[in-house]
Amino acid sequence: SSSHSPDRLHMVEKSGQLNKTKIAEGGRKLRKCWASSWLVLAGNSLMFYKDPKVAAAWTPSRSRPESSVDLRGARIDWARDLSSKRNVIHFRTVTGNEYLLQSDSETVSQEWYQAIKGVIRRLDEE
Ligand code: I3S
Repeated sequence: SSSHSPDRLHMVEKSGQLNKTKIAEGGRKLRKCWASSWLVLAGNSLMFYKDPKVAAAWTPSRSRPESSVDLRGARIDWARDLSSKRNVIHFRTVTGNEYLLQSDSETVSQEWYQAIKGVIRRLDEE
């Protein structure tokens, strides 16, 4: 089916818990504030929730994330020098918002990295 079909836009690719901090807003550096967050990767967006129950109940019509980022044109890499923590993903939106996403589990971080990268790649090809 086409990437513009409702199925694709509304499909939850992945959801789960990660540690998150925003480190830049519109290119301006922010002070880190690490906190646990529930993530939902669906359609062209990565959405952040505080409450896992709200995240689990995600549907396209009832989506009220704490915040949400558009993955079109975003970039992702491994944060090597941005944190003392391990398995840290560095994620940048086209608007210059930057986040670190982290799990103590290498597997969990790897899975999120691949899932987000997959969506970014799909959007790049559209
Ligand atoms: O990049 P930084 O400044 O070393 O990040 C650390 C700080 O945000 C620290 O909080 P304070 O600014 O209140 O000291 C956090 O507790 C640390 O977790 C941050 O470093 P890591 O390496 O954990 O990302």
